[in-house]
Amino acid sequence: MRALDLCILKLFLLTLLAASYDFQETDANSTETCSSACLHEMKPLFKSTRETSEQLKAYETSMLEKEKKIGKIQKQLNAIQVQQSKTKDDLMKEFSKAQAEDKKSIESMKAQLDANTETLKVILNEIASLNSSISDSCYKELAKDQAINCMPFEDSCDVHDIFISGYGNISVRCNADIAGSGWLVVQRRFSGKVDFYRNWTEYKQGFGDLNDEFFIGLEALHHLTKSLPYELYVMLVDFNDNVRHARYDNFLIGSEQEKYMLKSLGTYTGNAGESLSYNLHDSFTTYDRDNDRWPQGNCAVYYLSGWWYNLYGNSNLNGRYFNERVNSEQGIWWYDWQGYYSLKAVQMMIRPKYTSI
Ligand SMILES: [Ca+2]
Repeated sequence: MRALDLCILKLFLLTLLAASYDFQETDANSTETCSSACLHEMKPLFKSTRETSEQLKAYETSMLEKEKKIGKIQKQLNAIQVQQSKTKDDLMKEFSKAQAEDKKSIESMKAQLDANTETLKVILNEIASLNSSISDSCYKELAKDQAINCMPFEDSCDVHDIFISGYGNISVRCNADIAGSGWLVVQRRFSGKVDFYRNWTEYKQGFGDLNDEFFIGLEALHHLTKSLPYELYVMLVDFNDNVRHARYDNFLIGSEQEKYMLKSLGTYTGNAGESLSYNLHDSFTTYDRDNDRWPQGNCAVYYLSGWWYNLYGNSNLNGRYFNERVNSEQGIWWYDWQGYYSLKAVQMMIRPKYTSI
């Protein structure tokens, strides 16, 4: 623009100069102050000056046109810039709006995801609980199906089928209301309905009624007590309904070859007295199988029973049932409690020593 300004300035000066010469020519012509020689010399100059002036005016006109065009273009440019600015603002607004909607949508999806996660956790917990319940239930049912004693039947006092290794299947009565759960009843007296004066074979195999009085049998007792360490619980009731007990923590009966010897009793606890330990390591005797140490006779015959005897007995839980308290060596008695006085009820039970097995 500075070059353009200089150009315009030059043209302006030339115009003034040309006008001056034009005036002088006119003045010379009109006043005839210029000689002919002068006029001859100046005339081409005057002509050139007029042409230059005309060209200058043409330039001026051209410049004005260009300035108009530039102004028009500038307006268009401004309009475009305004439009661009507006478009940019609109786009930014749209973008912000979309961003806000996206954020809202993402938050909504996240909330839904969180809710689904919580629901999934609840379902997983329910499934885990159900699995645990099912497996626990299945385990218990399986344990009952494969029971080898009364432990799987827990608080039951009913008759259940168990399997004794080396013996086979057998129905037994369980007990859980005297000394805790899981006890297996091996002998019970309380009514006098069952005769306990039996021979060797009957004592070997067992007899009586599981719903009344019974003896489980020496063969089953042997296989049971050799399969696991067992404890023995003896409950005694007199005719005044006093209840006492004797407990031995390692009860073991030998085989038939060992004459069903009372091989182990373990440690005694209780309040009835330790009347059974006298016959520890003694064999079982029935009226038809004299295995006692009394040379002159058969203790089973003498006591009307089948039991573990030495020279004599110190307990007689398989003796004759009396319906009242009598002082008789043939009755049911536990010497360290009431001597030879007969008892109203007795019950012998066994349970694995280690109940977690
Ligand atoms: Ca004898």
